[in-house]
Amino acid sequence: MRDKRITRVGYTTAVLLLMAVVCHAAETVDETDTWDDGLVGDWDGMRSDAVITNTGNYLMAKFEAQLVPDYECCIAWTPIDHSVLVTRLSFRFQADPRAPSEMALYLHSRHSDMIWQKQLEVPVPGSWESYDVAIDFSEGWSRGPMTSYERFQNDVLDIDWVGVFVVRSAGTEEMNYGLDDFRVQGWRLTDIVDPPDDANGNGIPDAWEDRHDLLGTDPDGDADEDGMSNYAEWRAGTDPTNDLSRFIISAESRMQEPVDVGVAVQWDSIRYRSYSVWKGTNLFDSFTRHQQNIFCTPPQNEYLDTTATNSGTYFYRVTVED
Ligand SMILES: [Ca+2]
Ligand SMILES: [Ca+2]
Ligand SMILES: [Ca+2]
Ligand SMILES: [Ca+2]
Repeated sequence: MRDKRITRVGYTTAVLLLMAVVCHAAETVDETDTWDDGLVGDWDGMRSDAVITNTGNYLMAKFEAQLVPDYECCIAWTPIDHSVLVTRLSFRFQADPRAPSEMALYLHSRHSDMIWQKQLEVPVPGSWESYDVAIDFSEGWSRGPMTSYERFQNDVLDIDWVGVFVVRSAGTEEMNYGLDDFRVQGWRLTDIVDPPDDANGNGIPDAWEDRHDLLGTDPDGDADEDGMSNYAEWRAGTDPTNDLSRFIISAESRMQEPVDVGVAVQWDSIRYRSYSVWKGTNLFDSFTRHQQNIFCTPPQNEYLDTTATNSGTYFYRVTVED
């Protein structure tokens, strides 16, 4: 487990902090994957239509021949150690027999749980092309509409994986994309400490606020006016900027003919949450907790109330537990 992180003191001081961290770094990092040992190492394919293998000389993402000229994707990725501050990535890439239709370098930030991408020029088919990209905002790194210098500075302090994203050419023949000499340069940090998850003290993790462009939001506010507060949307895992995304439960009586087995209560769930189901016989009297410690099974949970087998009317509430 990693228990240390770089202190973040807010956007305006991020650059100064970065400099300070570099000054106190104990050693440089300069590691290259050559794949000359026949092993894939800690590289893997993510959201991948390709098979990742080692040819004995380089890493290959192989897309099988297909019947229709469809586009397919692969992110060949590798984890980055938490103590490493990455400053530069370089590699060689070959496409055979055709150039990919799109290629990019990806960085994933543990801080915001977001991906930054740097679009790359696709190589001339057949030849090994060299790429060398600084982890520097001026290189054109993008987080879509949420791109900003300040976000970049904060996010790159805590990169947990990097990857090469490729979209295969839309031909029907087999496509092979090779990666070699993937070099990570940076600093291994020694004096890193836990950052506050909630530096602005509003009770909501800042990374979640950042992801939804609501940094420093009023927890009692309702940014999308859907009736759920921003705090409640964080608790439930719904989107605080989309009024169609709300915490909604549904219930239906469940039959296994001819037996009435109860009422199934369903709701959208997210990771790391547990839930309680409350039950009442009308909407006006208090509900009693019927079941607790229901662990999440994302994206949806279902709880079967096997005591609701008679013809009564029941009302249910579901709450997110602390
Ligand atoms: Ca090699
Ligand atoms: Ca906060
Ligand atoms: Ca809302
Ligand atoms: Ca919402």
